[in-house]
Amino acid sequence: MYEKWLDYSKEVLEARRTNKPVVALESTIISHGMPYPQNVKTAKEVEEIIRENGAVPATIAILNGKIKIGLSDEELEFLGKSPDIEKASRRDLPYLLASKKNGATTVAATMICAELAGIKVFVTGGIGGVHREAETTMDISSDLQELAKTNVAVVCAGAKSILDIGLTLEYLETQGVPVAGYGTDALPAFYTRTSPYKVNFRIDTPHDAAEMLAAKWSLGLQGGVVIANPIPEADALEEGFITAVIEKALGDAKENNISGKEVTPFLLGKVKELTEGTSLTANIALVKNNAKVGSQIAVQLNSLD
Ligand code: PSU
Ligand code: MN
Repeated sequence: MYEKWLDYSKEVLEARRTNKPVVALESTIISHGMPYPQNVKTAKEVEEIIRENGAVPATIAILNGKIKIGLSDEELEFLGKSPDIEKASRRDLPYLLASKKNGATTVAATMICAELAGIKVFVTGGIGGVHREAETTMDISSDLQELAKTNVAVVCAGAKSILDIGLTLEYLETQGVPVAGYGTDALPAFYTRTSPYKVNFRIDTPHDAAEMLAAKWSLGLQGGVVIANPIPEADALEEGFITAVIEKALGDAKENNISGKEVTPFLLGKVKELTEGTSLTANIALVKNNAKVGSQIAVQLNSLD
C-alpha cells in the first residue's frame, strides 16, 4: 500500500532491478544545512562519489506529495534554491504527503523513507540528538527514536557539540542503538575528529561494518546503527575555536527564545555565520568522506545478502 507514495528515479529503479547497492542521502542538509549554490554542487559531488565507489545514490525528499527516492538535477536545484522548503521529520510526513506539499527530509524521515524503499545504508553529515539543557526543554531529536526502531545504518561524522553529546550517547544506549567508530575509539564531534566520549565499538573496514549490520538484522534486532566516521585530518577545525563559536550560537538561540524544529537550523545557521565559511568547507569535506565509506559498506553488505 505504501508503494503509492514512493517515486523512484530511473537510476534507482535500475539498481533495484539489477540488485546493485543503493545509498540513501537526506535533503534537510541541502535545504537547511548549506547555502546555495554550494548545497546543490555538494549534493551532486556526493552522489558522484557514491557512484565511483560502486553504489547508486538515492537522495530522498518529499516533492508534490510523493516520496522521491533519487532526485533529478532539476529537483536538486529546486530543493537547494527554494527558501521555504519545510523541514520534514517523522511527524511531518503524513501531512506533507496527504496535502501534496514539499519537504526536505531529516535523518529520521530519510531513514523511514529509505526503509520503505529497501535501502539499508544512509550517508549524512551529523545526526540530531539530545540538546543541552534537554532536562528542562525536553528537546530531543526524533532522529534518536528513529535509530531505535528503523533498520537503516547511518554513516555520519558523529554529533555536533551544539548537542549534549554525553546525554545523546546515554539515550542511544537506552534504546539499544550501537554507536560504532569507523577507524576510531573516540566519538567524533563533527568538526573535530575526537570528543571526550568513546564509541561503543571500533570497526576498521567496510566488511566488518557490513558483518555487524547483517548480524544485528539477522537477529531481528530492530533499529539502526550509528557509524561515526571522523572528518579527514586536513579539514578538521581547531577545537577551541569551534567550541567558542558553538557557545555563542547557543547563547543567541536562548536570547531569541528559539524552540521546536527551529532550534537545530538556527544553531547551524549561527555557526555558519560566525565561522565565515570555514565550517562550510569542513562540512563538505566530511560529507564526502562519509559518502566514500558509506558506499563501501553498502557494497559489502550487498555481497553478504
Ligand atoms: N545536524 C547537523 N547538520 C544537519 C542536521 C543536524 O550537523 O543538517 C539536520 C539533520 O537533517 C537532522 C536534523 O536530522 O537536522 C535534526 O533536527 P532536529 O534536531 O530538529 O531533530
Ligand atoms: Mn528538536
